[in-house]
Amino acid sequence: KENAIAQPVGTTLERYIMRKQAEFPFATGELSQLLRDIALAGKIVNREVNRAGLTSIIGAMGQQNVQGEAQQKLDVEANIRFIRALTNGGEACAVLSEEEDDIIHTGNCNGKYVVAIDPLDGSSNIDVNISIGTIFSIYRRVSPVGEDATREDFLQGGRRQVAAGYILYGSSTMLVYTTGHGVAGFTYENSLGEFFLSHPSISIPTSGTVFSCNEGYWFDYPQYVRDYLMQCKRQGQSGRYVGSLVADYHRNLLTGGIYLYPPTSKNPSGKLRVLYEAFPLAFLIEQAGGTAESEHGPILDIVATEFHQRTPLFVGSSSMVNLLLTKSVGAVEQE
Ligand code: P6P
Repeated sequence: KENAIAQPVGTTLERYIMRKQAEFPFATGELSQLLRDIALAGKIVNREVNRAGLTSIIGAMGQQNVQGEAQQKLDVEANIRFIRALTNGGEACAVLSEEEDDIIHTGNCNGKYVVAIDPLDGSSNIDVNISIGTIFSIYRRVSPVGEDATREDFLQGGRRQVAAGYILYGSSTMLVYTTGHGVAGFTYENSLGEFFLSHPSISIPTSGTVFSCNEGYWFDYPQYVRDYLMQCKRQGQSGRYVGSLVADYHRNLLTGGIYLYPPTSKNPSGKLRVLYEAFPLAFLIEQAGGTAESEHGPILDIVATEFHQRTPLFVGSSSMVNLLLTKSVGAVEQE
C-alpha cells in the first residue's frame, strides 16, 4: 500500500489501472492489459449469467468435467470465454482452468504471464439463482519467453502470485483484485458496460460474528472444528453459508467472519482447489489484513505439486482463524 495514490470512488476500472501503472515507472503495461482482458471476459460471462434462466443453454450438459462433476453449461461457457479473452489479449502464454485437465497453451509464447482460473465456481447454484463467481490467480512465467509454458510456471507457490482476484455475479456484479498493493473493489454498471471503483481499499475487520461452513458435515468434522463452532454458537454468532465460495468469502471480507471448509470423509484433503481457489483468496485476504490457513500452516506456503490438488481452507478475520488454530494445536497436544 506504500506510495499508493488514493483514487476517487467512481473512477472507471480502465482509468484506475492506468493510474496504478503510472505509479510503477518500470511497468510495461502487460499486467495492466491482462487485467483488462479478465474484466472483459467477466462482462461477457456476467451477461450470460444474467440471461441463464432465459436461454436454452441452462441445465446440465450431461458432460462430465475433469473433476467428474456434472457440468452445467454456464461453466463450460465461462471457461470458453475466459480462455478466448486471454488468448486474444496476448499477455497470457497459458491458462490452467478447473474445467480442463491440463494446461491450455494460448499460442502467445511471448506472453509473460500465466493464469490459473476457476471460470465459474459454485455452478451448481446457477439453476437456483444463487450468486456465483470467477476466481483467478496470475503468475509471471519462469519458463523462457518464446517457448510453451511449463508445469513449473503454475507450481511456483502461492507467494509468487503477482495478482489475484474474483468476479462475483451477485445482486450486483463486482470485480475485486490485488496486485500486492492492497485490495480494490469495482462494481459493474450494466447500462454503461463499465466497472466503477466502489471500494478503493478493502480491509477485513480483525474479528467478526459470522461463521460460514456446511454444518451437514458436523459429525465428519475434526473435533477441534466442532469445539470452535460450539464456541461461536455460545457467543451468539451467526451461521451464514450460501454454498457459493465467492459469495460467502466476499460477505465475510466486507463485514468480518470466517469461512471453513475442513477435511471430511468425502474430501479428506478438503474440497477446495489450491491453485485457483485457495491461493488467490489467500493472497487477497492477506492483502486485506486477514488470515488464510489450512491445517498445516498458511495457505500461501503450500507447496503445490498437482494442478488440481485440494486443501482444507480456513479464511477470514485474523482473530477468528487464529482462535480456531489454537484449538487445533490443543487437539494435537491432546493426541
Ligand atoms: P458443499 C461449490 O461447489 C464450492 O466449490 C464452493 O463454491 C462452495 O463453498 C463449496 O463448494 C460448497 O461445498 O460441500 O458445502 O456443498
